[in-house]
Amino acid sequence: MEEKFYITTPLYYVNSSPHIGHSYTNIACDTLARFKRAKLGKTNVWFLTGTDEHGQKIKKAADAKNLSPQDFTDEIVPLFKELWQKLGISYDDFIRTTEARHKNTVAKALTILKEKGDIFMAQYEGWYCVPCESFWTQTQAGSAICPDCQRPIEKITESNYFFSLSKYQGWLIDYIEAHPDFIRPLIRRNEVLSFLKLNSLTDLCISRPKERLNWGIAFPFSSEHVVYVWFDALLNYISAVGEFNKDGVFQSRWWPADLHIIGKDILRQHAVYWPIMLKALDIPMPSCVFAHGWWMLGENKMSKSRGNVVNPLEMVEKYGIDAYRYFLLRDVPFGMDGNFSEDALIKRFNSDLANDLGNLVYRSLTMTEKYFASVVPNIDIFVRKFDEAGESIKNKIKSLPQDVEKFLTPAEDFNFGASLEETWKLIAMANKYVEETKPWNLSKEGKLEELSAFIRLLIEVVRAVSKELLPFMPVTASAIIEQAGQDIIKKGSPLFPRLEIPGATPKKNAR
Ligand code: ME8
Repeated sequence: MEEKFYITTPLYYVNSSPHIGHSYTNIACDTLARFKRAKLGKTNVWFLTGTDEHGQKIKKAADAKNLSPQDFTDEIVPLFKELWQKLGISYDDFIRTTEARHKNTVAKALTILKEKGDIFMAQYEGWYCVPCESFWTQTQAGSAICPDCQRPIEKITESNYFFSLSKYQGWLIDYIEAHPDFIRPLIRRNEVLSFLKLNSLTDLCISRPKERLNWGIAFPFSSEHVVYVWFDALLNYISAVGEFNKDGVFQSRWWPADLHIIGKDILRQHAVYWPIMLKALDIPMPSCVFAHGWWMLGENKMSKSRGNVVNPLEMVEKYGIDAYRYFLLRDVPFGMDGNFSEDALIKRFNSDLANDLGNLVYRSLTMTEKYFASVVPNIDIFVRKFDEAGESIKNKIKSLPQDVEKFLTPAEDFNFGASLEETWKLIAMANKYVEETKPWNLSKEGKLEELSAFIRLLIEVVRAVSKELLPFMPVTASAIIEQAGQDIIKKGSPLFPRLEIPGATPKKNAR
């Protein structure tokens, strides 16, 4: 069978419009999807994103706007789609948890689990946090304050359905231990393992009485309950790509997922609940759950509930899609937290994009134009012998695809920054080579053959760089290919004109 790649983002809550944090996850997924499409072929990659539309949070947000939850979510979903379009997010499918295909799969999964005896009914008494939709134990609840959001919580008693997490705890520990790449990065894997080893899992309450909350998927075997939003939402990863057959076997061209990328805030649900749900349903495990870090503003996580969010559209408007994508992927190692600052973005813009990349492309094309009337010299650089610096540039051109790919694996924690750095190494080598070779002297001295070889080498660098940048910075890379990809170059204006600090608006060229 041909190798395939199925990648997913979390399904975002539609209680308000997306911010930088959401765009980060989607840009990372998009980059990998584009990368895999180039390698495996378009038809072997499936990139899923979507929206999480049930539960108390959404109901409250809809109530506040005097809309039905469905009308409310119908209004918000386009904001996500619009942002993804602006950011060049090349998803193959967008699933909404309010769609029939999803609701049917959830109902079917519940029926199967009930028949297997993994779902049972019991009385629940506990401390409940409305905004977090989480129950807390007496110890966790302490003085009736939510350990997560620090808001007051309430004591509730009710009849509910439970999913037997506890039965699978031993299995999960063994599974994680036997599969080092299942949860990445390592710090998150260790966190999950030590949580599992130090605590006894309590069974998960997966229903909500309709009288308390009616905005959710109907329970197939109870008219009085709806499904807990997390239990519903996680199933999107299968409901979007397949179906249970009449024997209860899940069938899909894409499953198991190769990669679930999430933020570290939702690690527990993806590294504990989800694998156990799949195991109980007899469905194979995803290959990797990767939890990235948080974008912070100062001391705090950027979040909708805190209200300290930066609007990605504003950043794209100011700096262009690709500078924004580049900054997010390059500035902070994937997996770690990072502080968002426009100053840092502008610094990266000026040094990496204007001085390094933009300069190399512009000067290479300018020289081709000046010395060869825009016709790329017809020389096979891999046959011709260059001086030492030229030879190492040739070698770097050859090894660049592997150098870039090497970091885009679970074992390397999808280190986008390190991948980009490899490309920037070549850019730096080429810029240095221009300064050392002094092509203007070659021209003056009439050393035409050397000059031709030199220019061709530069154009090959530009082409190699643009190819590797396609998944990361699709607009810029395409613009470079457009300018430098053919025998006759078509020089445009500089790709990244330097920005004044602070906050000046750049000219909007091909970015
Ligand atoms: O949790 N930094 O949805 P959500 C980095 N519906 N990433 C961030 C971020 C930040 N400051 N803030 C948010 C939910 N994210 C559930 C998921 S999945 C079946 C259901 C990103 O709208 C990050 O990917 O709260 C995080 O995990 C996700 O948005 C949470 O989005």
